[in-house]
Amino acid sequence: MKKLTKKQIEFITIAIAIVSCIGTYLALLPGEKWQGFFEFFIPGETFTVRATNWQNTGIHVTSDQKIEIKYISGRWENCVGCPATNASGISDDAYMSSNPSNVIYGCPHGALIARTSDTIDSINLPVGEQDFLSLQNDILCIGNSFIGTFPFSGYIQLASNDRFTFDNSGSIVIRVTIK
Ligand SMILES: [Ca+2]
Repeated sequence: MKKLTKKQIEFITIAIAIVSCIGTYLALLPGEKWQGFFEFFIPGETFTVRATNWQNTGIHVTSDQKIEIKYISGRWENCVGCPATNASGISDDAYMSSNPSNVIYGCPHGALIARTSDTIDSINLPVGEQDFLSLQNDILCIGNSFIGTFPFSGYIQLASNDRFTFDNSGSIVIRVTIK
């Protein structure tokens, strides 16, 4: 292989430095504009979660596996006229975490929530009364960022923290990574 000249090495070094600086700058930009660009390089799987149902990610986890779920982009609304939010939901007092239409309390209304399911087939299950009554302790409040374990092994399902989904709209994109 032909040996590079000093000038060529200098040029390559400067080019790498410039690309690194631009990359760092874009990665540190607030908001969601550039995050999608970097998704390609980040491990894990991305999913679009609608505000209307439990959606199965198809990712199976055991209760001893550490999982990261991170909001990437998008907005959803949990009623007609409700503010559009990201996965953190509505922190406003009028929609506080004890909102009676929440699937789980202590978690902002409209926040991203998660649970595990025994079967991969249970896709698009409605978020409903059954969840509210029997699964309070099995559902995790995820919001924009979560790192931790699930109480039970199974397939990860995701939804919005709202039992009355008939008036919901929009979707968000999240990334699930098994650590
Ligand atoms: Ca609703």
